[in-house]
Amino acid sequence: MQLTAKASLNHALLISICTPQFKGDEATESLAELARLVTTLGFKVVGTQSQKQSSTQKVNVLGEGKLIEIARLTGNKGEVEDDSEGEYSLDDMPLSEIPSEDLPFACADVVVFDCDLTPSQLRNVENQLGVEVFDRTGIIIEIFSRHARTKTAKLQVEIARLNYVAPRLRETSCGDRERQMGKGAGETTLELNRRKVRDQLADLKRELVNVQDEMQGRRTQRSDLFCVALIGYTNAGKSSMMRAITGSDVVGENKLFATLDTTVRALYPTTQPRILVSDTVGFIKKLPHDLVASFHSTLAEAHDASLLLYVVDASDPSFRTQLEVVHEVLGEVGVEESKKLLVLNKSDKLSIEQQQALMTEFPDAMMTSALNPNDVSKLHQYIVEVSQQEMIEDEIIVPYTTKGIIGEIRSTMSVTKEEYEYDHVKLTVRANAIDLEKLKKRMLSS
Ligand SMILES: Nc1nc2c(ncn2[C@@H]2O[C@H](COP(=O)(O)OP(=O)(O)OP(=O)(O)O)[C@@H](O)[C@H]2O)c(=O)[nH]1
Ligand SMILES: [Mg+2]
Repeated sequence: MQLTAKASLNHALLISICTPQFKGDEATESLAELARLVTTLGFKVVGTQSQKQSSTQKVNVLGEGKLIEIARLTGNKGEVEDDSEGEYSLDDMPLSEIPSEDLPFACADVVVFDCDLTPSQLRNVENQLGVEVFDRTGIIIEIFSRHARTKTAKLQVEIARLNYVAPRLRETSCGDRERQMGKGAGETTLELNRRKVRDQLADLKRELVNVQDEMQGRRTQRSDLFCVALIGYTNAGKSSMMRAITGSDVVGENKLFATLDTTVRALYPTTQPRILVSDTVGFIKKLPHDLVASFHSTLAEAHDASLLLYVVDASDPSFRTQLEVVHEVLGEVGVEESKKLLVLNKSDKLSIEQQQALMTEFPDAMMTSALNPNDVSKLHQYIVEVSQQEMIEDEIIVPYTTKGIIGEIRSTMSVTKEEYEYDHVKLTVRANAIDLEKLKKRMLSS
């Protein structure tokens, strides 16, 4: 299998393997999500198939009969021998979001499994069907590769991609050549390819450490400010909310994993001191382990945040399980639970009754629509209030002879009163205790 999803419109057939551990609604929701992932990649979903299996471990993943059925739907291009008669339906697990069309028979040229396959399973199924086969992780990594914009995201995704591709490289592209060229020469090619990937990975990891050091430096500079992080499942509306509460140009898009980098902006209308808001990468079920690890640093913003806004798409019936995924991934990357607020977003897509039911179910949550300016102001106000709760009031005497301190006070603290005396100004401020302590120490030593 190669990760070479073509730019042209591929026609994808999705396959769900239902096991005793993975079936029913869970399997249907997951398949609908796979359809959105595949569409994000630019493929057209032409049908779905499911099969009950005791596990996903079979050599060809599917049973013999099902494989023949799929081979017919993909034009019998592989090794599967089809001597049966009759036609098969493209959809045996219809997805409401996919418009049904009159498609020509045998029109799928890509097969996507909604589970992870081993490199040898991928190779086997590809050989049997003679079309390109992807598994769920392959699709997610491909999307991440395409959406990465900044240097950090590109490095992180490339590391994950190489880790994913490495074993497939060994078992697919080298296998045939190895046989053709004889053992010695084959081993050399294999070794060479392995070393190339290892070297590439080592280089990328070194580069990533450098970039991350720079990012850590920037975060330390900001550590005096109150920080809010928007976190949640992909497509929940984090970037849209970010744009609304910071007046920024962060793009929200109706595709999965639109955001791969953490973006930081100041809350707008601005406050004194400024409050910073960060938008983070979205989560998804069965997020590949390498990607979780690689987004450790991207999520460092959430780690440092004083307030976490858990944004969910409340109009998505599966948002409760999505929220569990968010908790799980945050647990894995070690984000401490700071103060948090559940934001039930996309309320404009819900009826008043549905909104009321949700508020009864989640009494501490805030119901919002990123499209509604009143809701945006409500969230803005909430953030400001929480930031102020963390502050204490104090008086600072600044002699006129001290230089630079007043500017610093104004940028990091909220000045509520100014009294000008003969040789000093007395400022009443609201600030966090740590900042006040630091400032006083500095003033004493200067
Ligand atoms: N109707 C409605 N649509 C919304 C709302 N908030 C966001 N959207 C839409 O939902 C889609 C996803 O929004 P994004 O803001 O990109 O979502 P995200 O959480 O940043 O997604 P990722 O970056 O993929 O993690 C876009 O098409 C938005 O226009 C809302 O409150 N109501
Ligand atoms: Mg986003």
